[in-house]
Amino acid sequence: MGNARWVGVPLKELLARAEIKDSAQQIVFNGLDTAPFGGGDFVKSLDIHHAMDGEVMLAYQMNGSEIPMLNGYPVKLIVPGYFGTYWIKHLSDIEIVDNTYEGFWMKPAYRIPDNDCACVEPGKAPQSTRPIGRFVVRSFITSLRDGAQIAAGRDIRVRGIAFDGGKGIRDVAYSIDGGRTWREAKLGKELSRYSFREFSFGFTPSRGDYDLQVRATTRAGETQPHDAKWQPAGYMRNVVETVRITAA
Ligand SMILES: Nc1nc2c(c(=O)[nH]1)N[C@H]1C(S)=C(S)[C@@H](COP(=O)(O)O)O[C@H]1N2
Ligand SMILES: [Mo]
Repeated sequence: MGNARWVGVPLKELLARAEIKDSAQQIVFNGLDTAPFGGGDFVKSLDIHHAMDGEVMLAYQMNGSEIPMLNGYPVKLIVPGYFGTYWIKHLSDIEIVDNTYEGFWMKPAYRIPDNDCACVEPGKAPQSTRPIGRFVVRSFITSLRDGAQIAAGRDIRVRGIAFDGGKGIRDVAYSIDGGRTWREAKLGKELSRYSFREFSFGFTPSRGDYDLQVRATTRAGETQPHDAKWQPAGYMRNVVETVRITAA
């Protein structure tokens, strides 16, 4: 995963130059790559209202330079807040269609249970599905690995990142005792509603084991579950993770 600054053209402005009819339903996107065998060219679609929201964009720069080949040179579709599967690299074709596009990578691939939690009981199949959409809120500790040894009696600053589908991060809570007690971490600068938000917290460990957890909440009040939700494809996991460390 990554977090970059994109420069490009709003898709809305480009589409404004096409004569879109009222019957238009979706915009279909393809890139220069083809499937190595069989069919299965990677093609994705967005609903027309989403494609015209002014945020979806055709980027030609990443972090102030040409987009690297592996990231989609020369033009990449940027769909803020949406899973990377929609971010078509080497974008070469844009088609306006008057139906719901159902190519392989929209159906059956990249779909989630069509209910509020996008989840089902383990082992069960969803009754119906919809295409995957926005990110769910997540947070990670990035400065320590699970199993790390730290120095007892010395202050430590723990760092990490939080992000969500675009509401913005309201707060990140942290626990050093496996979720029994929680406090508020210090948030870094908000670079945009879609950017990773840095956080940090400090404590002075005595000798012993610490189960570190972090839990982010968005401005809309969405937060991370303590038990993982299940879905057959395994997408959207955002359970509160635990990093176990030892101070000695
Ligand atoms: N042209 C093209 N773009 C694509 C894909 C692809 O197969 N072809 N895969 C998509 C999927 S499913 C993902 S997860 C991301 C991966 O982007 P990354 O290589 O930057 O992690 O690219 C997306 N864009
Ligand atoms: Mo993917």
